[in-house]
Amino acid sequence: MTETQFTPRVFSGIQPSGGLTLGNYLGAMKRFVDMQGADFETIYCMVDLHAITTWQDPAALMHNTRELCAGFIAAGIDPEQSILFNQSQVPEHAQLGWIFNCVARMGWMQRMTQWKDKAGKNQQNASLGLFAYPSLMAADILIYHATHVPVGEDQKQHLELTRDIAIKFNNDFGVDFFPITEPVIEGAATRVMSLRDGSKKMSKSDPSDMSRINMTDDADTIAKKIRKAKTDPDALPSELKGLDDRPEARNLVNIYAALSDKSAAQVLAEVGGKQFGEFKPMLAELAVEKLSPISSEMARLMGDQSEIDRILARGAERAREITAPILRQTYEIVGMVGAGSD
Ligand code: AQP
Repeated sequence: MTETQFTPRVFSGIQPSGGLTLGNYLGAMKRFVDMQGADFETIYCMVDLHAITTWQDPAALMHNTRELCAGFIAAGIDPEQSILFNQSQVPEHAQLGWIFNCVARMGWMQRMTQWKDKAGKNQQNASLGLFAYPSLMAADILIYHATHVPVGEDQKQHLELTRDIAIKFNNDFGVDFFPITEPVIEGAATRVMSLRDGSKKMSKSDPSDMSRINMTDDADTIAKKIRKAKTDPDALPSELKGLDDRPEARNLVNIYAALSDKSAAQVLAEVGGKQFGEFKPMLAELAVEKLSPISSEMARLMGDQSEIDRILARGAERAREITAPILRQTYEIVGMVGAGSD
């Protein structure tokens, strides 16, 4: 079997399951923007089929999808250069997802920590979709033969499963059809933590709004949330080692580093010795400087929702030019349509 050369192609997605957070921005979206350019084709998706694995109010889902699209554009994704769309409008994602449900093993899915965390103690009452989520995510990526997937740290296990599904499919059918995708988990903020609890991920669905910075928060709200963020009484250290066992301090330093495009070590070299009373206003000022232009642009774009709908529809059309032939070839490999028949 000769090794297939795959076009360098980036795919990633964000759930419209609430408003965009600073965690989504630093862990994912900012890096999507960095990867847009000469080296890769870039495809970014609002993964609404994933969002409905937990209950979503229909009007809120529609609003969040449009707002997320506005967020992508405001953050720097060019809808002409990248392909930008919502997942449900490209049916090949769900179609390949079904095939992968028949490739993935129950034991693999049961080991997924996101399933265990989100289903909690009441697994019997969780949706079947939530259980199958990682298999659909593998389809999202592999229906484009994507080679690189930028994500936050929390998605690492799902990307390993994507590789396992690609390997098993290729082995089962004796082909070299799906690429073994590379996760791209980089930067100072691959795991932004809650502002109220340094052991919990910052999340859209956290019941406490004070735990996160929303990309739609105004300057006063951002400053207030940072001022009230949980910290410890010690001054900041000058070296990384001094952040050991100080999760809240580490989190604020990482956020500062990611917003200023520096490493955490560089930031500590500058701010080591300062108390939080001095550092928090510096962080608030930086956060407002970086996030306010994005939130104002999001609000402006949301003023013309028909333009957002047009961008999403055009993105879905362009996406299907890639997904339709790959699904067709998958069906041929599996034996569902004859090779070369119409
Ligand atoms: N706190 C975070 N730090 C760094 N990266 C993060 N991501 C999410 N939270 C953080 C990254 O953002 C991308 C999109 O995530 P998602 O919306 O698909 O789902 P999620 O990871 O489940 O995000 P949330 O905010 O926690 O959503 P809910 O509350 O609905 O479950 C991914 O690349 C993710 O790694």
